[in-house]
Amino acid sequence: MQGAHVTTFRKHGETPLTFMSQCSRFTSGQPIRGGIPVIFPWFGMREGLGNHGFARFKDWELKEFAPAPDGSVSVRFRLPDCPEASAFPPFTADYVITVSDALMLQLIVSNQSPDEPFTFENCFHTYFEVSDITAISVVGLKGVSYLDKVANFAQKTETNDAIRISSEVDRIFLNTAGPIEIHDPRLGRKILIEKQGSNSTIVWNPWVSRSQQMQDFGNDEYLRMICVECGNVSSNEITLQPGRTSTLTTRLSCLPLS
Ligand code: TA6
Repeated sequence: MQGAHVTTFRKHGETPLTFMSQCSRFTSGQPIRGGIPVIFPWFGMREGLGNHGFARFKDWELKEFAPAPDGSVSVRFRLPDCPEASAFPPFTADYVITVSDALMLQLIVSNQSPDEPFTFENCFHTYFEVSDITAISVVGLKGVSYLDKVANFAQKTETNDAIRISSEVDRIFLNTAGPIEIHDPRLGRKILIEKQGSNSTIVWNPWVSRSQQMQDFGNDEYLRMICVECGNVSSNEITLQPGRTSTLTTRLSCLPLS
């Protein structure tokens, strides 16, 4: 229930799609280091309020459990009222997770205020498992502008067909709605990340020194993970008019790498 957190997703007999740190604390009120943290209602630091919103460590309510005839199963969670939410106009946030041979995630936010707009950021901060960070590539972001967090948020444009990682990477790609792939030749697979209702993609690997600074992350674990995150952040934040609803959807699957 904590954060309505998907801690792992794995197809029978295969390497998990998602990565979970051996050092994650699973402590009440603390974020979980791995799997799929739900980032809402803000992304990044907010003065006096901490990183990445409160949805990721609140206890969500389980509202529905629905097996379907095709063998898939859906669960629906709702973010309960909490003191942190009172700083925003009244809203509801539902999270629907559908498990089949793929994983589908939907974050559905409604502005319940009669007269006030609701502005927020959202993101599925997914940690993916990889064989070796130096051997993989991230495909689908060529030509997209990004804010480079490791260069003080300098605005840059991605020039590579395939992004290779050989140092700390923390990039907020903006105005990009397309799918992304993680190619992993050593595992012989590509992870496909499809999305709807998302204009931002974030790519993060902490590399050596940032890994050492995180108490809930192993010093060498950066070698086996990459975050590729779908959402709406920074200038892509969402403003919902009274009574309106927005849905962030992502579908995660994997295929053999041909
Ligand atoms: O999405 C990338 C990022 O914002 C990085 O800057 C990095 O610090 C990371 O998220 C993890 O944040 P956390 O609050 O979970 O330590």
